[in-house]
Amino acid sequence: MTANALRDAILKHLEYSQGKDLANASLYDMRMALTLAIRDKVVEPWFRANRASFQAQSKRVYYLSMEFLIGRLLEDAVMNLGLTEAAHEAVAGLGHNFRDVLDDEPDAALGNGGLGRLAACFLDSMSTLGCPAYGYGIRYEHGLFRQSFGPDGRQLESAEDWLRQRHGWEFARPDTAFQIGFGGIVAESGRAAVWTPDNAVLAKAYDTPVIGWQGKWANTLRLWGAEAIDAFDLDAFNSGDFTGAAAPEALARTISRVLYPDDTTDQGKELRLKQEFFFTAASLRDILRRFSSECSDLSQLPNRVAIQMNDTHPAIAGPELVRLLHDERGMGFETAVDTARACLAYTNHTLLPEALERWPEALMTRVLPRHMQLIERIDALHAQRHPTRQATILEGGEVKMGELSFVMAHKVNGVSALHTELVKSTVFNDLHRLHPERIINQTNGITPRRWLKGANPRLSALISDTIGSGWEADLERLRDLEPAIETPEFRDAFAHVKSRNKSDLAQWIGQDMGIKVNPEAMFDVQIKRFHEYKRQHLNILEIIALWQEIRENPTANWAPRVKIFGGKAAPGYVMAKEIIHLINNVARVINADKLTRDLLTVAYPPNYNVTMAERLIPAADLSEQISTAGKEASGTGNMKFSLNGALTIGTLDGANVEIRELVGAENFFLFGMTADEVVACRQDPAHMAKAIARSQRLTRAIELIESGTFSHGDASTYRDLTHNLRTHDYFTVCADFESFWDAQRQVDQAWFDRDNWTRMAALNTARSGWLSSDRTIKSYMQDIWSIAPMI
Ligand code: NBG
Repeated sequence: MTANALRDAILKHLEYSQGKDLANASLYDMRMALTLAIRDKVVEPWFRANRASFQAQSKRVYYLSMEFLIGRLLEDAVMNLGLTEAAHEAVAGLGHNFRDVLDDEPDAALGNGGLGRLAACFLDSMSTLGCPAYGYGIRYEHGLFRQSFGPDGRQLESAEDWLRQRHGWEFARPDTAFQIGFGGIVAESGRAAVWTPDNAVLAKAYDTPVIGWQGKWANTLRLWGAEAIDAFDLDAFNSGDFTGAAAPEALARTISRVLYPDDTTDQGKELRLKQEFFFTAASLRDILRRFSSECSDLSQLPNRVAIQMNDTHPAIAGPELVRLLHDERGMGFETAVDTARACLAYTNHTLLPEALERWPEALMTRVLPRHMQLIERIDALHAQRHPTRQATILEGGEVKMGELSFVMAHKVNGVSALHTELVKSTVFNDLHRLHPERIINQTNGITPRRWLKGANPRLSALISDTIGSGWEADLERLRDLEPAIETPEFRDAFAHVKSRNKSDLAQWIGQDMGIKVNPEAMFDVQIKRFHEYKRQHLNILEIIALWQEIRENPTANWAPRVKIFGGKAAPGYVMAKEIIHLINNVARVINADKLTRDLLTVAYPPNYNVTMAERLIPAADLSEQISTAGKEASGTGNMKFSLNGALTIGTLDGANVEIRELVGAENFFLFGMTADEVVACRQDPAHMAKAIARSQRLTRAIELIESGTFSHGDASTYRDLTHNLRTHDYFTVCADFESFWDAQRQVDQAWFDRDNWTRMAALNTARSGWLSSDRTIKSYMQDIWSIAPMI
């Protein structure tokens, strides 16, 4: 499509979709018109893909996920269609700035962090590879909360409203709607049971086409919105009870109103269980409807349907599919269980005990009475088939969703090599003994389209100039950069790209936050959710210690650093919010110190999201991946950084292990205890006290916090935080501190040899090809889904 043709298409949508002429078009109008013009270009390959999979009667993947952290879509779609230049020209020709138009799009934050972003990268890769797939989730009215900082540096949360404006990408499907019931009674009827719920909501489909690289294939992201079945109580309205009249609608909509703002702990809320059942049940209904339109033999289901449960959130899919097959379609119970299992697979994303969902049996019985009965039967059947088993689904009056998912899945996967081994040896140890072939590893990945081509156009251009194009969908080709990296010309060009990206970021930080940062300094970045296991507090303690040493010896040869943080804490996670509070106050004090100003700056822009990540990662020199070993299942931010030529300082945790092997140990700054050592360390109840006693620097840093230096002299402000470090420190911040400090000084030394730093950074890029989510998805297709690509 030429720029002229696109211009005409934009004008047409301005006029007929937005009802505006060019003279009166706002930025929003322009963005909508461009979005709709681009969406038109997606429709044709989308239809083609749907027809192709229908005609081939192919097996399809159904990726069930509570979260899809898709971010903005316009720039990605334009890029995938190869229309970036045409769009730029067309928009400019109509008197608007292309960048401003792209930046007008809200960031769709339908997820919390890694789990949701992984689902979004997988959608991109499935479309790129021509893997017939549907993503199924919830169309939250309010995505993840918006974060700001109060004058005292504390996190403030406000509702996010991405749907206030029309969502230009989606097609509403009012005719694709299912009634989803809750509660009620179960009656016996012959061999099966009849469940009569006592209330129900309507799940209505909204489809967003997901276009792959070069527009060859498009899949569907189908999100369910909840509505009342009887939208409005007219009698109540006529009698003057306006609130009562709208009550059914308000109640029903609650189900798809908000994303739970917590990625690791489970609130045990009834609403959460209802959300999970709501989208899972609607998706299964939809899947069976599609299957039945092509095939009437239910025994064929596993040959046509692969359902991936993204964590335990859709775990109710097991019993619900059994119910649909057994109760509603008359399949024998055991056959139904085995058929369901052959369709289902489960990905575990965390070992944190607080995140392994458990529902009280009483709650399950109240909300889903039939499912509770089926869960009991599934548990009993498993016990009967495996008389030596110890792990049970039901325990202590609770339903353990991890065990349920395991038992109902034919494959269970961890998300990095280390994590998978820990899944085998810890949470699912007994089930692994009974089913040794079930657990497999699928190391996470990231889409190179968004995270390199889109986010880092300068580096992408350099790569294409050096090795030609084609790496976008074959990322291992980046290895071809290695010979060039040994030439000074390439290293200069690479350093120049990084330096320009850093200037852009420095300018943004200056404008947005009023903080002046030195673009020549090392940009040292830690961006991710706030959690004690991710140890942002280890980072800030090291910053405090460094600040002290610089003050004492300001003329020594320090590597100037800009320390950048980004991330949100769950609103109910008090300790994580205290860490945010501390970072903001340390930043306030350090940034005001004239003595250290040129050597150390701390910037923490609020409201970290996908769009901010796209801005920060290409400008990073150092990537902080410093979790307590054994706690970060994989990490995917770590992959984005190394791909974009940042060096990692990190522990042997999650995918760090694989990244280090890929890029070479000499191009990675390793520190800290291993997962086994962490476990051993905790055996000594005085591990933190000893570590503090051993380290003068750490002692001083903690005492400085306790003295009120960062809290206007109030010594009590961070008492809980420091008390926890001194007496509990489950995440072994203190025990790893000295090792972290030493590694940071190695980073300084490496920084002084700038040419070699650039070489190491470029080698990180060249050797990160394996981290593409295309590799991950190919592996899922082969090992779990048994699906061949359609292109
Ligand atoms: C997260 C892990 C990350 C991992 C992503 C994607 C949850 C529950 N888990 O380490 O913490 O990279 O999942 O697998 O969000």
